[in-house]
Amino acid sequence: MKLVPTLLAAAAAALSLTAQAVEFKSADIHNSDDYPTVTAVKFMSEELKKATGGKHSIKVFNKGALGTEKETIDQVKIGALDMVRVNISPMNSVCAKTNIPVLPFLFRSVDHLHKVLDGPIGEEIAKDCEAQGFVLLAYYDSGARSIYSKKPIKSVADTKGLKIRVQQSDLWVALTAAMGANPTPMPFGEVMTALKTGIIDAAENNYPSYGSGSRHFEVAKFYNKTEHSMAPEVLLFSKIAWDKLPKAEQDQVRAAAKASVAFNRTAWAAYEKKEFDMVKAAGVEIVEVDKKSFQDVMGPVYDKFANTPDMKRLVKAVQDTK
Ligand code: BDP
Repeated sequence: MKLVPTLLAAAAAALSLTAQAVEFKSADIHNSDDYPTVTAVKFMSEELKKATGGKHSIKVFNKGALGTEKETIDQVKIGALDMVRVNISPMNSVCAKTNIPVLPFLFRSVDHLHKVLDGPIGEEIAKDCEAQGFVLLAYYDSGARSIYSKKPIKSVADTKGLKIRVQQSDLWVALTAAMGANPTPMPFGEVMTALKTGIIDAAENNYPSYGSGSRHFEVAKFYNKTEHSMAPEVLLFSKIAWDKLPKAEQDQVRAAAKASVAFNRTAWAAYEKKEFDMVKAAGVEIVEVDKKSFQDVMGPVYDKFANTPDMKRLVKAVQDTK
């Protein structure tokens, strides 16, 4: 008989959880309010509001207000923060399969990247992250990353001994070490000062993050088109927060995230072009590089990171995706 009130109390507690309206908090390091990762999550919030009759929404804290990417990933892991949008690279040490889309010169085109991430490989990477406490809701566009520097880089010989900032990931360290450079991992927010003080000679990123996202182009005036990686962005939801939502609401969150992917892709294409035009007009020299010289030295990176039968299978599956 004592069981009944206990069960009733448990049911009531569960109900009150689901009945609660939530404004999920989502972090992003980008300073520009119109950066396509920021606007995509805001768009997702509107979609979620519509789907839930105004019950749930998302508040985006960009400009690194809640911490660096690594710090906010840790907060999401313990459930102190609901969501974060980060590049996939700082997740490399958390779930091994996230290394795959960072691998150098892996994707043939943006279309190829989309096909891979929208299909079973994208799902497999997401499952790997879910096992570590992260529900991977979306892959957003980030274009191709190239090296920017204070002197032009024409071939891999010019990167020898170059102090180059990389994201906080062992794969990034190996990738730039393979070029003969001196990798210096640090959070994005520290790059400007490091460039100015000479702690680093160079960094690497897409046009928007080099352009108005950071204004690094004012200090490093050569953008050398190595296009060595297409590491995408990811939107992560805390598994702890996720498990508090009833299935129907999880589905609504997923659908809103999916809609934000389409929004992001359109916004990204326009933004990337605008930022390319902006840095060119500002006097940046876009250097055509001997790309093959970079491709030729990447063997050790694949040996080190595509090092298990599972990872080898995934690399092959990406290459075979038509
Ligand atoms: C940008 C990503 C951002 C990363 C940054 C970086 O959008 O998430 O923090 O690169 O290089 O392209 O750290």
